Amino acid sequence: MKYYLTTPIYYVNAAPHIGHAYTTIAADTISRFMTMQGYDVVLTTGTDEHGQKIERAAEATGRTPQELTDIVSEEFRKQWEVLGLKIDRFQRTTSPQHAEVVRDLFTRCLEKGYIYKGSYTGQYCVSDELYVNDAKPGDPCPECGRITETVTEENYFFKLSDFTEKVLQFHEANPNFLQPETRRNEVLAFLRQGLNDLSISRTTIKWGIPLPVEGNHVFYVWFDALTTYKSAVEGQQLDGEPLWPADLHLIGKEILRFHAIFWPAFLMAAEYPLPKRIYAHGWLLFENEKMSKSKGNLVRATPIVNLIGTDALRYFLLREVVFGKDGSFSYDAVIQRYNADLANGLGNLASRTLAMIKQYRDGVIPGPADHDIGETVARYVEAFEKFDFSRGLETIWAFISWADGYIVEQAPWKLAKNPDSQQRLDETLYTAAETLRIVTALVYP
Ligand code: ME8
Ligand code: MG
Repeated sequence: MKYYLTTPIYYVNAAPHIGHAYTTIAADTISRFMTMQGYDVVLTTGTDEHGQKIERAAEATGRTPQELTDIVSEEFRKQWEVLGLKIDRFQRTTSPQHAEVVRDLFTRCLEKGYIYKGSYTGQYCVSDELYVNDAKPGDPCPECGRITETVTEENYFFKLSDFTEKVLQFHEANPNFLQPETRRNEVLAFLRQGLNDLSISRTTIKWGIPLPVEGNHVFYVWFDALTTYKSAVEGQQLDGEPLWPADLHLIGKEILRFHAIFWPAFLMAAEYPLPKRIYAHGWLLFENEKMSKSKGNLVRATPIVNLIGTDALRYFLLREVVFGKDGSFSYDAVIQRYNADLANGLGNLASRTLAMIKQYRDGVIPGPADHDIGETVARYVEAFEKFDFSRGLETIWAFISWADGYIVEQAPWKLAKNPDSQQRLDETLYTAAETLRIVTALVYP
C-alpha cells in the first residue's frame, strides 16, 4: 500500500531555519514509521518560489527572482541532506512541469464554471500572501500584524463562496480529515461565517506562472503553491495505485485555512480527489515568540547538528514539544535532554549492558528473557499512529528506566561471583540486551 505525505513547500525569501526543519523532520519520522508498518512511502517537500514576497526579496538583494530562488531552493535541498532526511520528491514551483498542472487545475475550474473575471480593490498582506477582505487601508493583517497594502487590479476570481456549504459538510462528514481537534474547530467556525470569492490571479506582479488566458495575468501564489502537492506526483503510481490523493499534508498551524478551505474547494471544483488528512502542528517559539525569517529570531539546524548529530536533534524536537502544541526552543533544553535522556538514559544502558556481556560471557548474548515488551510496543505504536511523538518516546524511555532498575535489582556483578546463579546471570544479561535491541528498533523513526 502506498502512503504519500507532504510538508509545506517553503518560501525562498530567506534560508531555512529550525522551524522548517521541525516539520520536515516530523514528516521523515512519519515516513520511517509508516515504512516500518509496511507501507511504501513517498515524501514530498520543495520550495515556493513565486509571488510578490519573493519578487520583493529578490529586489532587496539585488538579484533577479530566478537567481534568488535558485540559490535558496538549493539551500533547502542541502539542509534536508545535512539532516539525513529521505526526501523522495523535491518540487520547485518554477519547474515547467508544475506550471502545466497549475494551468490544468485552473482550466478545469474554468470549464466547470467556477472562475469569472472581475476586479479587486482591497487590502493585501504581502508577508502572508493573503487577501484581507474586511480590512481598510492602513489596517494591520489579522494574521501577522503587518500593515496591509491596497491592491487594485483586474483579476480572475474563484467562486469560493459557492463552497462554504460543501467544504463545511465535508469537514463535518470527515471528522478525522483535519487534526488536531482545536484546529478543526477553528476552521469550522471560520466556515460558518461564510466565504468570499477569491482572486486567483494578479496583474501588478510579474513573477508567477502565466494564466492560460489573454493578458498579463499570473497566478495568485497560493493557487500555484497548493497545487505542488498534486504536481509532485502527477500521473504517478505506486503499487498499482495513483499517488494522488495525498494521505497526509503536514503543515504548521498558520497556514491552516489555505489547506483546509481553499485547497479542498479548488479540488472539489475541478472534481479531483481530496487529500485524506491534514495535520497542523504548533509553533516552535524562541523566547516566547514564533521564530520567523522576517523577525530574525532564528535558530539554525546545522550548527546544532554539527555539535550533537542529527539523531539527537530529531529526538529533542519530537520529545521536548508535544506535537500539535506550541513549544519553546532553548539551547539549555537541548543540552539537558542530550545529557539526561540520551547520554545517561540510553547511552548508559547500552554501555553497561555491553560491558557486562563482554566481561561475564565473552561478548556472547545468553538467554532467555525476563520480560514481555508487547505492551510497551503497543503503546508506542498507538502514540506514533496519532503523531503523539513525545508520548511514544516517553513510553520507550520508561522502558529504559525499567531496564536500569532491573539491572540494579539483579546485580549481575554479584551473580557473576556465585556458581549457582549462572542461569540467572544469563537471563539478566539477555534481558538487558533484548531491551536495547527493541529500543533501537522503536527509536529508528
Ligand atoms: O508558509 N515553528 O512557507 P514558509 C514550527 N510557502 N514550524 C515552523 C516555524 C516555527 N517557528 N516556522 C516555519 C509558507 N515553520 C508557504 C507554504 S504550502 C503549499 C506553502 C514551518 O516558508 C511550518 O511547517 O513560511 C510552517 O507551516 C512552514 O514552515 C511555513 O514555511
Ligand atoms: Mg511563514
